[in-house]
Amino acid sequence: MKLLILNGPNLNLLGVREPEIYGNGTYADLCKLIEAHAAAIGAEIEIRQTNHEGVLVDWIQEARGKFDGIVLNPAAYTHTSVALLDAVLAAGVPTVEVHLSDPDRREPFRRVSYVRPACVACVKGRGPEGYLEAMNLLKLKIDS
Ligand code: CA2
Repeated sequence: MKLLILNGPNLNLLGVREPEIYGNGTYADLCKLIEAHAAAIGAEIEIRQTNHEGVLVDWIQEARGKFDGIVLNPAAYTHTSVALLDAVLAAGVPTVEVHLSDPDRREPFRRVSYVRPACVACVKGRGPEGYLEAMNLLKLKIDS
């Protein structure tokens, strides 16, 4: 099973600011946690982060035929990007939307997710553990 883990804008700043929302862990800590879990469940993974919407679109397109599932934290593009919705729909690769915080309990503008209708599940408000939950959900779906 090959999973692509995609992170959107500013997630590289984890641990630098806003610890009350995103916790104290750094982006490197998050990657280590995901890598350890991948090894535990026997998944091959690639973890990528970009601040650019079009790069996320390119990576989602690239996943078709190459990865069995995508864990996607589109960050702020969650709330703005029809391009990401279209890319997930076009890729046809099972995708789980993940958020460290729970955007539905924050500012009203975060309550809209453009990508959600194209995703098989959404895990939010569970911190870094949410990525692991998303990987487990994809494993269940792919193995069934
Ligand atoms: O909770 C999440 O994972 C979000 O996707 C994070 C995004 C936010 O726009 C979404 O509404 C919810 C923001 C990521 C920015 O992360 C930072 C981390 C440290 C300092 C500043 C930003």
